[in-house]
Amino acid sequence: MSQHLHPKTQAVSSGVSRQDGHGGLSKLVLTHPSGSTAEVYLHGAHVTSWCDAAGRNALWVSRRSRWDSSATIRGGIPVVFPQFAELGPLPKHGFARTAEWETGDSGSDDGAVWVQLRLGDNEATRALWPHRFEAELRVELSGSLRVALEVVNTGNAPFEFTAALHSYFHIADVDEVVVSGLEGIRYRDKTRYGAESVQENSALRIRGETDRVYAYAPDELQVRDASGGILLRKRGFPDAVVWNPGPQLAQKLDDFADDEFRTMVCVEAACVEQPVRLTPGQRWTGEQVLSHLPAS
Ligand code: TA6
Repeated sequence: MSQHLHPKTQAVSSGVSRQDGHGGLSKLVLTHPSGSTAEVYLHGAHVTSWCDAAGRNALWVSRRSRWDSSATIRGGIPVVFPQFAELGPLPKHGFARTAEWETGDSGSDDGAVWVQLRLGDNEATRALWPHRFEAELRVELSGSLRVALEVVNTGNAPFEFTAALHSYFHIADVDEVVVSGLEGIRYRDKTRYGAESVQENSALRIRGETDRVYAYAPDELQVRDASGGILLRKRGFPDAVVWNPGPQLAQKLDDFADDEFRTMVCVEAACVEQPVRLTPGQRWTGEQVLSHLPAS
């Protein structure tokens, strides 16, 4: 069967192949019988696309993204672990997003095509974060896209971490997009040095740079505009983050084109306010399920 595939395409399991992606980085491509697809780079266990049968990617990726093993891919779903943002001594957003993950099991059953990627502690991670762990990212493509992060403490001392699935969504126009589900929720506003505020009782609209951590946010959020949108259902991640750099910060980011803040918004399932604590042998799972919303 593999003779019918592109020379650099290697069949992994039913509906899953391994291919060379941008910058020669390896990616796993999931193809659902409906024609929808998803791509996951081993670099960072980074989901970069979730396309419908017509090839429309609901995830946003910058045309300026770097695609090399020393950088984070700008867009898609970076895995933030074991530290959210600058909330600790580690490199921003931790090391998982720039680590090389290994391919685990994959397959297709119950109408879903799925892959698992694994990252364990090694000399480089222990130099930054002296803990023994195993992390697994499971990506499951059906009518929806499910992304689940599992972390196990494989050492003999407890540890704590923060984490997020830093999802970048493709939107038609930042002036029109509405993020709902956060009404009345308390948040820290990073654009105001972490000042606390409460979301008013109306859906969030993006007006300039927006960088907020909503504590204990509802598990169902919507990102919508007139052409449709995304329903994000999260579990195990108590918090939610919303980010758009706005025009000024966009200009300062070298892997982000100046005008691209107009067509993206990050809505992230996160665990920030209260770090997860795992004792030896304990396991934690957080997940998000994305589905399409019809045009209103
Ligand atoms: O999750 C929001 C955030 O922490 C913002 O403060 C912003 O910096 C964003 O992540 C992107 O971070 P990055 O390190 O990928 O440029």
